[in-house]
Amino acid sequence: MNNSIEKIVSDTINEIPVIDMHTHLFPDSFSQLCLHGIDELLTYHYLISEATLWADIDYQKFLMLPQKTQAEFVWEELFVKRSPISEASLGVLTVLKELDIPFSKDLNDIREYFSKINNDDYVTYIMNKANVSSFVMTNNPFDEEERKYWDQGVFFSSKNFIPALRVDPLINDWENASKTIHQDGYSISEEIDTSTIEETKQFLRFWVQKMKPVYMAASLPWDFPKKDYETLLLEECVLPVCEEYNLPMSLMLGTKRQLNPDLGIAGDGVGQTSFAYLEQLCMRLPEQKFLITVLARENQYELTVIAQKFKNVMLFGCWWFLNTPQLIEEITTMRMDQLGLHFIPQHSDCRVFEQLLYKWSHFRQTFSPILAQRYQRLENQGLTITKETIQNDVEQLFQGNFINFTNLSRSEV
Ligand code: HDL
Ligand code: ZN
Repeated sequence: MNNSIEKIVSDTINEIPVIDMHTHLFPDSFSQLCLHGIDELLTYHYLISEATLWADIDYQKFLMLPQKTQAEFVWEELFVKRSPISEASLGVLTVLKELDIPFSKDLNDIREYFSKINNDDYVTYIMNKANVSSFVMTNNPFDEEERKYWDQGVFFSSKNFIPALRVDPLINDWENASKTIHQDGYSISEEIDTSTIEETKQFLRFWVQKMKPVYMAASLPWDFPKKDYETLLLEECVLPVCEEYNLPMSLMLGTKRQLNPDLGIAGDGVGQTSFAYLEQLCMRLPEQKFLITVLARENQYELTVIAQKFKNVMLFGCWWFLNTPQLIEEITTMRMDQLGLHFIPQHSDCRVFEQLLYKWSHFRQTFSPILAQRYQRLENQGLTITKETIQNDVEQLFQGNFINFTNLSRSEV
């Protein structure tokens, strides 16, 4: 391959900031919810499920241990006793390297370095270092912890921290969600009749006006829809409010929640999704925009073809278990072959701030040769490839596709 192309692509991919369009991060104004530091990194649920494979420890007892003890367990099992070769454990090493923290088998040495990081705007420092211009949050009005911040009127710059209204519980757990909506003063009943539908829409309108989300989102299980009322809630409550506020709907399909309940948040698995319902939804609602990602590797090809057939669909990311070099390469190649540049290649799903440093550097490293090879093929066919050509394309993938699909004005990011 022409080295100059490879170098130009790699430089461009590193230079162009990305809009991270799905994360679980919060600005520091959400204090307790803004997670950072080595103990948060080591107790990331990906590492918890990996580390607990090595010890005959009762899961529930482990999850009741103090976070520091859990972090020490993870450190011993994955970084001291053996080589940290998984994507998530390698990611911790990348974070240390990016922060110039030398590796030491003694976790307290590393804790010491983190305690000395003196940066009055650490969040901005990390975002700049990861070259992430802005990120979309996951804002859940059914989460008691998070609601406290909204009720107090939390301030943050929506230019860098973009809200997204997450409505999973409304669709997946109506029994409890309806209790929250009722407690908020909306007169709804267990039966989803016309009045309950209208009151639920009022509840959603309240949170749209409060959060000003860029999209509404729901993570739906692999076998969705199981019950009729789930599609009723999606189509009679959620999507009409999306339409009123011209909001895209992000559907994240394929989770198998609590496959191993003993592992808590680390216990979720994956299941293959049937696209029958989604396909007819996209066909029936051509004006409704859908951001879609699916969790099963086996579903990626069908999703890619769906995204080619419906202009109201924008597929995004190599989600969760798919966020590995091997699967990013397979999935992204498939998408470029079928969709050209019309997709959003990645989101980080970060929960801890410093993860931005590894999730985006690992992705950029994996993505760069894949993209460079495309330009090599174009050059072989006689096309002239310039730095501007590549910049334009990468900006489309890293920012433009999301901005245009969500009507997010460029001034906001
Ligand atoms: O439902 C989701 O948004 C998922 O991303 C889950 O939060 C999952 O636990 C996760 O963190 N994946 O990366
Ligand atoms: Zn997520």
